[in-house]
Amino acid sequence: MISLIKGDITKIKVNAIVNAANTSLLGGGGVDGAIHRAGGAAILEECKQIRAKQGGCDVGEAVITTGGNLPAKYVIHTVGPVWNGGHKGEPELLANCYRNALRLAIAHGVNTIAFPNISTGIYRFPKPEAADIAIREVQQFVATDNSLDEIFFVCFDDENYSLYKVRL
Ligand code: AR6
Repeated sequence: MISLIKGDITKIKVNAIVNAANTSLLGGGGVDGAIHRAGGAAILEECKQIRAKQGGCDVGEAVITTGGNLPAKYVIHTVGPVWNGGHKGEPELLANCYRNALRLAIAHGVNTIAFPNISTGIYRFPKPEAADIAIREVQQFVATDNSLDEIFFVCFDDENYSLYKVRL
């Protein structure tokens, strides 16, 4: 089941929340900052270990840590593309974020997951196009894999919430 929530993803009680991180995995602003603040130092520690092993995370890829002090057991960190006009592979890279986060979730036995609106803040991906991609990827995934009980889109801003509401 796919559901829509308006609010702060750090408050959602699910097995895994997804973070809109950057390639360094060392935190930042936006939802990334909120997750690291609420989750505490354990998340950053694990991100540093992943960095030491594989040198960060590429755009469109995803890595997993525990949720630290969050209600969620795991945080799946994915790196969305920076919008640069749309002809630099941005749509496909954003689709990869959703796909790879979902695959990683399944591999860890996650059955409830919450997504923020990846790339639509600091990375400036146009919100309507990003919503189309996010919903398409999640719907395609659940059509072939039924291991997830619940997938939430958590919209923080009114604009994204309205865009998802008319699409879902
Ligand atoms: N809960 C849910 N969604 C949120 C929250 C929250 N607490 N806070 C913001 N959003 P952004 P990006 C929404 O900028 O565009 C960071 O510095 C926000 O309204 O967080 O992928 C990273 O380290 C927007 O719709 O992520 C990267 O450097 C959405 O989250 C860079 O920003 C994504 O906005 C990533 O940029």
